[in-house]
Order: sequence, then structure tokens, then C-alpha cells
Amino acid sequence: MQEFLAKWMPPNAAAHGPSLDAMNAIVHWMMAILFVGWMAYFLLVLFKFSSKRHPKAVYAGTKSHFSMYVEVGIAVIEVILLIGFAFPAWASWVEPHEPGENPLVVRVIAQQFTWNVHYPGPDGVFGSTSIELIDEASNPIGLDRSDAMAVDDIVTINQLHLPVDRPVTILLSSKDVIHSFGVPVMRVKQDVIPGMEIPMYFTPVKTNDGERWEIACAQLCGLSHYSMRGYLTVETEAEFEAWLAEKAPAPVEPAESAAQEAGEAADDEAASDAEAEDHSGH
Ligand SMILES: [Cu+2]
Repeated sequence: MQEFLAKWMPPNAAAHGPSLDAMNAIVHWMMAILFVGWMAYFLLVLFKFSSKRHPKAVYAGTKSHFSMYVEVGIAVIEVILLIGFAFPAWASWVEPHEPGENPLVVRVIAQQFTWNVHYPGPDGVFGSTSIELIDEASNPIGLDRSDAMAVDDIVTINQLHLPVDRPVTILLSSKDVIHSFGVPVMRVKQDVIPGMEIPMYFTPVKTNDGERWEIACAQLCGLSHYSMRGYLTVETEAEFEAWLAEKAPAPVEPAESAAQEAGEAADDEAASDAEAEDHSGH
């Protein structure tokens, strides 16, 4: 079943992907059994209770308790599925990476209709952000560059690069409405709720090698929802570091004006916009 379904599935590039695909196969088997069972029952009832065989309806109805036992049985099975399988699966889904695994933490800030990606830079600490500093053209996440922790932070638009074989924690937030961060190749999808920061955990185990991997918004979020598309690049640690270095903001002397910084940020953005367009031109 799993091989059969794989024909229609996007390639998997996440460590947890195979178990999720296996569960998908189990669910399809269960649905197949239900479908065949119900269809057989439907045909049996059509035949057994046809008006030709029973011209007069029986108003008393059924006297046996069989259907009640079946319903209780189904309820018990559902409780077992919920407590035995669904809760443990959920617990492992929301289980944070161990600090010893050296997870890469990236913020993704959704907005109509782009994905802003925020890397903490070499210091590993996110600089502070503020609503007052948001400038859609030059500073879409309102990063406070005067904060010492923000100086080396890297912000890209619609471009998420990740190193292979390193656990990733994505911190999801939204500037406006509810979006949903969906990356089919990583077998993850998580609603992004305004006012909340929701963590998401996965580990990429394959590089994309030129394949185009999309980050899709999976929640109808407005008129241009269809165009809310980001791109995921999974590369080797060395390639990832090189990309980060290329995206890093140019070091600025403290004396230089904030206006100049803003100008540089706008240049960066224009560059990533051009990159995004380049992708969509396929
Ligand atoms: Cu959206």
C-alpha cells in the first residue's frame, strides 16, 4: 500500500517521514476495509429488506441488542486508538529537540502573502523586534538593528535554507491572519496563529539537489493566498554556512546612520525577491 500511495506523494526528505507515510498506508487499509464492509452491508440490506419480499413494513422495529453491543465495541476501539496511538504520536510530534542534538532554530514570520525567515546569525541569539520598526519595504519583521543581538541577524524573504541531517526547530508566528506553514517534502504542516509563537520540529535527511521544494501556505489567508509560496533548500553544512555568510548583513560602524542600514536591508530584500521570481519563472 505504501509503495502504491508513494506514486502520488511528494518525495520524503524528513527523518520522521517514513513513519508518517506508514501511518498513511494503515489509514488507507482501514478505510478500504470499512468501504468494502459498508458496501457489502448496504447490498445485503437492499436485498433483505426489499419491498418485494416485505410488502408491509414492520413498525415494532428491531428487538435485539446486537446493534448496541456493536456501538459500544466501536467506542472502545476508538478510545484505544486515541489513547494508545494518537496521544503518543502527538506527544512525539511536539517533543522538542534535545539541546545536545544542536538544533538549528529559525523564526518564520508569516504575513499576507510571504514567508519572512529570520536567522539568529553567528551569535545564535535572535535580536529583538518591535512592531514600531516594521517597514514593509526595508524591515518587514521590525528587527531592531540597534540591539547588539540583532547586528548579525539574517532576514530573507521566501527563502528557507537548512543544513542536512541537523534537527531544525521552526518558531512560527504571524503578522496578520492565520496562515499554515506546509512543507510537503518535510511531512510537516502547522497553523500559524497571530499572537502565538508555535514551535515545530523536524530533521531534513536529504538535500534537494536542484529539485524545487515548496513552502506552501495551507490556510486560505486572503486574496493572494495562492501566491504565498516559499522555497526550501536543504544543503550540506558547508553550503549552508556559505549561503549564510553571503546573506549576512555587511558589518556597519556604530557611527553609520540607521538610514544606510535600512538601505542595505532593502537591497537584500530586492535580491531575495529576484531570487524568488527566478524560481517562479520555471
Ligand atoms: Cu497564508
